Amino acid sequence: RLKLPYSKRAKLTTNPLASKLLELMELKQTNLCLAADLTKINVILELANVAGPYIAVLKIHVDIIEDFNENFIPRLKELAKQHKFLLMEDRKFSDIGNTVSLQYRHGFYKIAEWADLITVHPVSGASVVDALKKSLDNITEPRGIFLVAEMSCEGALTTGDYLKNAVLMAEEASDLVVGFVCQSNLSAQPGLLQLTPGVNLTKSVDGLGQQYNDPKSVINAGADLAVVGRGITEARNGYLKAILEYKKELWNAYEERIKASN
Ligand code: UP6
Repeated sequence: RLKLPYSKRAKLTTNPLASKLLELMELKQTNLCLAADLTKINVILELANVAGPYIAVLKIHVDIIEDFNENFIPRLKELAKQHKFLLMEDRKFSDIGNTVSLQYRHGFYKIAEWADLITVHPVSGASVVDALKKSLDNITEPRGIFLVAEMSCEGALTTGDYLKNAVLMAEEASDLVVGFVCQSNLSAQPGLLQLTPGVNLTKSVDGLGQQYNDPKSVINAGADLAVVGRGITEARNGYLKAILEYKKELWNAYEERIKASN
């Protein structure tokens, strides 16, 4: 997996959205997933507009937004289309199949209607993926799931057998699963993507349990997409400078990874 360029891997996935993602990463030369953990819609939209050309995925936590309204999603989708990035709702679904399906399709946010990608904890077993797949009945756009195999924070319980089984679950799951969230290179399957959060150029911890690595280390540890949140949103010299810096560091590390193995 680590030796192959994204463009080649785009042809080895069984999920159309994973192919689209890998293709746009190659096209835009970016493996940056921006975590816009912000609570006001205008701030998220402005960030998405500035960052749009340089990111592959915009990841949000929709339930932290204080002024969510019906205009937000269409405006975000418009920016995603204009700048060619995908939208991820990092909901980390973790209940039984029936409940996660309801949470995915219904309620205030109707996540399935707009999120290209979601995150799911494998804690409830493979049935959760089947349930989510079944609940996509009349959604016509392609959808994808990242299974949270291993967490970035100190003391996380995602270790040992849990971690191994989470990876197996991703490898054996339906093509709705496009990859996993983890910290290290756990699968050789070229069609699956490794999404790694906990990336920061200046900090190693956040004081609340989060642990950071630098861009080069996470790419060498197998990341295909690196999640950067506060390293960008709280950047001292403005976020555009930080976006460009993280994008460059991550892409260079990826190019070196490919070169080193050929
Ligand atoms: N995230 C992690 N670690 C995980 C899984 N997800 O940090 O194991 C998510 C967080 C946050 C982002 O929910 O949105 O990635 C990291 O943000 P940060 O760069 O500001 O720490």
